[in-house]
Amino acid sequence: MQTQLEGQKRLSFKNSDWQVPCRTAASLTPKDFFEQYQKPGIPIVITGLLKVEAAWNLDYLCEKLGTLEFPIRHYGQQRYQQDKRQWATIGSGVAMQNMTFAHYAELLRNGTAQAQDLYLGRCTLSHTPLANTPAIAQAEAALGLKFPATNLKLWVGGGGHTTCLHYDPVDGTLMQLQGAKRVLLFPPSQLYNLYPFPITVHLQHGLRKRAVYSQVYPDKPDLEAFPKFEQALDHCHEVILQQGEILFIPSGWWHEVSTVSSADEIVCSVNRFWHVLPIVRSLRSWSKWRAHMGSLLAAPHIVGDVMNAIGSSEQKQKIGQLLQRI
Ligand SMILES: O=C(O)CCC(=O)C(=O)O
Repeated sequence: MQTQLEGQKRLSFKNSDWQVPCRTAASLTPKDFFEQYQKPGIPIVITGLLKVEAAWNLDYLCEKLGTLEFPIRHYGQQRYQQDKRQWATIGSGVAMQNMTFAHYAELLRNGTAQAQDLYLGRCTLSHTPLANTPAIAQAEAALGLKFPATNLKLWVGGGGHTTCLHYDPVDGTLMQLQGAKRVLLFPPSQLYNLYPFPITVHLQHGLRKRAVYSQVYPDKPDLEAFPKFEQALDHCHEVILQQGEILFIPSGWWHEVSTVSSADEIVCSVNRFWHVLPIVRSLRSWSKWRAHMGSLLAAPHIVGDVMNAIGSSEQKQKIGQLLQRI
């Protein structure tokens, strides 16, 4: 199936004459990567670095992970028709259903996962046969990346899923292993033109809603409600991340990530989050501080959720889902 986005590589919106750089692995030393991208916090696409031995398609993933259980996010069909201000949950806060990978694969094969927008998002690969994939470790080492903030995370879905616009308080490397992803990027300077949920949202919703998410749909913005978004559009960059490519997403950079695939294909990526280096970039980042303040405000809710999980008959499952949310 020809997708609408095929043929478009990296285009910038409106007035910006800057494009997300794209470099081949052969032209990029770890020193270049640090000096030109990691240190100033500039995103980059790196090609020709991620050389996995097998295609990470459904058959391969079932062979490696089939019997293991994962919390699958249930977004539901109607979500993207609603005003985001009406949403009660976001990202890892959405309802999760635990199931084996083989079961999820079946739902992808028969189209149920696409119809109900069931997404395997940000699931740890620790203690799985894919935790130590040499090609991934080699790619990370070739960039000179050190001080991981998390272990390797897996993201699997059908076509048509969108992880809506948000930023992370840490750096991230998104590695595309099967199919393609469309990523919209906005720099940290656009924080308030993107109308993030206020940090006080955590007082009421804990970590189910987050101050690091935008209230705007970038592809169909309500400019009456969010007029300053028009200014942000001047700073929007689109990347189509193809299989085998790595996107470095610096802390504070907003990103909306959509799976691009034909009906019978899945889309699979792994990512890892990294502590922000140099530390001075981290200390100067207001986006990061406000994300942490939001998490602090969520503390009473988190304590309440932990108590409920401990008192529940499904203790193990509930605690697993809580950890997933964090
Ligand atoms: O791939 C996705 O759906 C989201 C990935 C993401 O948000 C990230 O890599 O930071």
